[in-house]
Amino acid sequence: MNSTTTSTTTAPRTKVSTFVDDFMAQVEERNPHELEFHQAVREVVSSLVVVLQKHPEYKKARILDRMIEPERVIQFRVPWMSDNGEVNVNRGIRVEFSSAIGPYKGGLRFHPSVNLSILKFLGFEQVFKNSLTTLPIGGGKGGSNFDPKGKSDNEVMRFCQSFMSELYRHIGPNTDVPAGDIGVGGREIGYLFGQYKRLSNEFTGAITGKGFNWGGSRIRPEATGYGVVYFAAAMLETRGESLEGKACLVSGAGNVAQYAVEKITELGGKAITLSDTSGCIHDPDGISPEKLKWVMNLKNKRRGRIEEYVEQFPTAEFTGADPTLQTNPLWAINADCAFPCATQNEINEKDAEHLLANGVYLVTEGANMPTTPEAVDLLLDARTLYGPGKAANAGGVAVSALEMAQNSMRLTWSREEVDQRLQEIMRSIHTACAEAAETYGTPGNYMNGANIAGFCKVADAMLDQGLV
Ligand code: NDP
Ligand code: 2IT
Repeated sequence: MNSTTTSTTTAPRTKVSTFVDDFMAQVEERNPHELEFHQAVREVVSSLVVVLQKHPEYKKARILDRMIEPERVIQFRVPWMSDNGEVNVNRGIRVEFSSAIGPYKGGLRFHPSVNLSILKFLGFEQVFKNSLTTLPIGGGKGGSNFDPKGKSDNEVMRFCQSFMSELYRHIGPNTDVPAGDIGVGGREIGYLFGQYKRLSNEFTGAITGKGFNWGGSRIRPEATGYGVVYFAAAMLETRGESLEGKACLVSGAGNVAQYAVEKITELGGKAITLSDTSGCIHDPDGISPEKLKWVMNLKNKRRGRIEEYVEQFPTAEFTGADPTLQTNPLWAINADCAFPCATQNEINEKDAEHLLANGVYLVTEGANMPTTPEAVDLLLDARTLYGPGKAANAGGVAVSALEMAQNSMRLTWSREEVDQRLQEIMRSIHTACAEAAETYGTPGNYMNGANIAGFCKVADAMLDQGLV
């Protein structure tokens, strides 16, 4: 390291952290108690300090201050009736964050933990992610504190119909295009779309993730998981490596985890774990395509718990979730690669220590913000190949945008065509992140690269469109 580099990294550091701290103090004051949102904003702002120093025009137009304020937040009551005649009331929210480069686009999450902070963090990250996809989509997110777990299909349908009875007036193929996320899969999208169509009297691509026979795209169910693994493969390639023979830890057992496992296996790797809220399974023999098929039936049809895996495949071990533990035992298993695909903040500092101590040198995020800031610092300091969610899991929303394109043309593309496009998009996201990281002085730091590359496109569009 030469002396110039040393002096430029030491001198502005205090200035940099003062800028970030001052900025964050305002964000925290204006958005009290929104811890997840603060976390997501702090990460982005920290990456952008160098960009703002180079581009006074962004500062003058107060682009960052404008970007952290959603364009619109809609909150509504969702009353619905249980099978036994009981009345229930949930809260529905849609955060329309940014329409700078296209209609608001992002999933709906149904989970009891859903609140404004979580949906704002997800909507904020979505803006950068969608910008990275190369496609014309703005950012948004929505959902409800409704828990689909343990509900009958009829209850889920009544809830979805009630939710859409309000949401339909705010969305549309050129306005805001929701899709799935945690707790919102093919079943929920079907009920939501049915009610949207009934109320709007239009069959349009106002929702993505639709069934293939009624406007859905090939590969959309697979896209997030496949994309995550394509991104990991691109990162490994920079070190002359591939997934061949790599032992991989995967958390979650839902949509993203399932197709990440499928693609890891296809590319010669061995996925050895899965998890859900009941705990995690470790299968040292690997989760083969036959075992994965069984898991898909368990989680998507029977809606059972992952612990049943060990009854079916006795060479595997199950460890029950223990909320009193400070760490997740899944991240303490020997492996080469880790793919968190469950939820936010599922890898903390201790987990990161375990990952590093047990040989993991690639962490690629299928989930949104699954790694705490302290854990990310540890991974980056150890020169781990760290692929942040907003880049690595962008394949899902990218294929959603391809679904919108197919709907507009009233055409459907083949599996091969969509997969080809997905691979090209993931490769281009990888290149954009790597190049931005390099240009702004932190080569190999995909987190900075994703934040910077995602930001610049949106910021330039905002400058072009004036003060709106
Ligand atoms: P699913 O609902 O299909 O699956 C989520 C899985 O994670 C389930 O196995 C669930 O367990 C587990 N899980 C959820 N919350 C927790 C928790 N608090 N503790 C432990 N396990 C938990 O969701 P997806 O697979 O669609 O989403 C997973 C992640 O990927 C989320 O962060 C989502 O935002 C992100 N993502 C999803 C995309 C998509 O296209 N679906 C696109 C990009 C990112 P259980 O079965 O017990 O509920
Ligand atoms: O977090 C995400 O990118 C998603 N849940 C997918 C969003 C979409 O519009 O397909």
